[in-house]
Amino acid sequence: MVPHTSPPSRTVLVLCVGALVTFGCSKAQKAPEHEPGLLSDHAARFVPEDTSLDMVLPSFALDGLRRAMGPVPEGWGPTPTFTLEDDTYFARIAIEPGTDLYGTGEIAGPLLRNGARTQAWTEMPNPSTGGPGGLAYDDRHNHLYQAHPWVLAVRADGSAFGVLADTTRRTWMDLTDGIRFEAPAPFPIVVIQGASPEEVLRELANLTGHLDMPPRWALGHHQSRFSYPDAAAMRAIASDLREHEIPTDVLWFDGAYMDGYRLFTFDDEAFPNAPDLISELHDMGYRVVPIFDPGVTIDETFPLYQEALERDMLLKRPDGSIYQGVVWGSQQYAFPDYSSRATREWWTRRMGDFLVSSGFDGIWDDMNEPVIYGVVRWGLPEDLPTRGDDRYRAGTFTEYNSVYALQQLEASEAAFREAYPERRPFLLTRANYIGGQRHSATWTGDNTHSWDHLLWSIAMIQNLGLSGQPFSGADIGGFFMPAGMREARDPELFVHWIGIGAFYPFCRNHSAGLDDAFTRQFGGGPSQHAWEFGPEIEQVYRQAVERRYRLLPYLYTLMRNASHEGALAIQPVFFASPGEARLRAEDRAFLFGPDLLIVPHWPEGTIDNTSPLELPNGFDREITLVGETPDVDVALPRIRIRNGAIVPTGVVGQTTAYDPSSPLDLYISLDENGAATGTLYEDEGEGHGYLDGEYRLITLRAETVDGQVIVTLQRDSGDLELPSRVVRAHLYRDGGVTTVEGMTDRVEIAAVP
Ligand code: MIG
Repeated sequence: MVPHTSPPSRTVLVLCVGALVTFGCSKAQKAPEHEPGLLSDHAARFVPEDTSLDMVLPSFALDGLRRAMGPVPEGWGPTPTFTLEDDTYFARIAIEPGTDLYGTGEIAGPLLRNGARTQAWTEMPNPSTGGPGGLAYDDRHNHLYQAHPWVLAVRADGSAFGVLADTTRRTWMDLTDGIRFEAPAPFPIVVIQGASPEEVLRELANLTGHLDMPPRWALGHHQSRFSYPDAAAMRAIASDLREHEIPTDVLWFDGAYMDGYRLFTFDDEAFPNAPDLISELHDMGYRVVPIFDPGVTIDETFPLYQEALERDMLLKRPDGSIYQGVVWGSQQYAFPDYSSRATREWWTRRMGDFLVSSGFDGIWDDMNEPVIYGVVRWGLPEDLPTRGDDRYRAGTFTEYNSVYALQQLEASEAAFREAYPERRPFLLTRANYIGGQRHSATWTGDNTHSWDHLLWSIAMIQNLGLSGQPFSGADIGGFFMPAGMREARDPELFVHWIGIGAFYPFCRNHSAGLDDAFTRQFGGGPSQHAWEFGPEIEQVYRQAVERRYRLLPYLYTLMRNASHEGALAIQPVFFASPGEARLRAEDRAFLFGPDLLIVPHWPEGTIDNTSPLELPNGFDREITLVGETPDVDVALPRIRIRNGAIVPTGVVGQTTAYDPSSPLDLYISLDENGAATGTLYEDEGEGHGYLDGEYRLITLRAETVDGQVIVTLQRDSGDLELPSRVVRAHLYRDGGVTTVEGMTDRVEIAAVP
């Protein structure tokens, strides 16, 4: 079935000792970074023969130096063929008929990527990157803000392998005939294989790094706007959300808070005493996250610029002059050279100081592809020299462009950890590189208020997850307004968007306003707060968000699995049955974790709905969570529970603050044996104690004994005891739902006739 050999590690060691002499020394000498061979039971590195990789940078994708353990056994699995044609380096991997391709990072369009030709290269979408013009991207853009040179292949039988082109160079991923990578310099290939896509993702996380467990508040509903212009507007939105009882944990400060878009400053007129405002918002139960751009305003009187200049931290042109580009308005900016450790340490210190002095709770690193507003070029010139450091040698921007954000994020995460050593970092970034989940969550940038974008958001989040990044979201409601439709949002689209967006791992309502010349030019639009659309829409929006808060214990458990094993919160429906060909291209519905099937309603004429919707079998019962009526309020997707699953849920509050002694509600659907199982992970929701055992991992079980259903909760690991609490079992049967209350670790449901 699975053409997959995983020799026990002892064999590998023996092989390794025997082979060490020849392996690595035969052919060209390879730096340990690029040594071909097995990296683990599931992964192998291949390098082109007869090509020196001496000048190739060590891997940025892999988390640290990964030495080969021994040669790749004959017949191990998919093997690339390397060729060189006209200065382009190719690696090809053939696929068997019936193999479906996914991953390739962030790209708009369908989930299934067979036939696509896209690039791994970070550059803000713009008229030169394949789209229709303007800044709004669509499915014609061959790359967006992030670079994941990675393809996940799922064979007809559901077994899987993934292929990583381990290079930062501009890499084409051509899926028109098998898998083909093309880059302007030689590169190693890492192949990962497994019995299922999940197994490949687990190994991808082992090799490229794990997402840190986010603070619980980061999983709440976020409210943002480009921009709430001043302190009064921030206070207004803060109280409106509470007044209208839209559960919300986080408010975002976009560019307006800064003094003329200068890093680490406040506009003292619009935001006087900003730290007081921030602590006021804290008192209302909000966390507050501000935006940062990498560009440093060129102004001899700006201390940050002076310092960066004096310490030689800024990117220069080959002639030695400071590189300058326009970012905001007509202002010129210079760009830190994050390839140098000294620059990263400087950034860490300055950003860390700002966090401490302001009281901000997170970091939003925007515009870090990086971007300058140009006419033809929107990225920095590829010949800019980069300094490098003890690990990554000096080079040019053509090698460092796609990891500019990654290195900035490394420094930003360090800033967070220095500012708040006792807290879990929360960062959001627009640009990133494969492996970047080890520093930051992401979102899909400047999308558009359109049904296409709502549909694509599902596949984009899934393909990011299938490329190793499980923590992402899309701007709920759409950032830009489509041309010709600037004046009014479509309420139906808006409310469908939160219906679906409530299931994004990162759930933020964000959009561009008309108040700024830039967005006016490119498509800003009216605001989009639920209550602006009348009481009916407001109520549906509220229920959509309440569903998320109700599901928080389950979502938190999903994110723990994401952090441990690269598991996805939003999964393609084919994950339920990976060997079933009919499910492989379906992206109009999705799984929320393994146990809930989310089926949105797509109104007539909104998307191409001509093919029949393909849903996995075995999700026989529909549940409701907060008294919602998806029959009537069709913007709320239907939620179906897997037969044999137990889904833990909690009490809905206005924030994600969690009291483990409050009632736990278990949604249960029995399988044909009258049994069901589930998992619940709980910890403090903040801080690092969970790394030292301060958590509990609970197995939930339901069994039918003499017609009686017994539900038990058992702590399997972690030092935290089961709290004493009311546990309610909601048992869904074909005839309806039975709710029975128990305590702490047991609920007994008497036989139902
Ligand atoms: O377009 O900071 O994608 O979310 O609101 C200008 C302003 C720069 C781009 C981000 C968007 C953000 C906006 N930024």
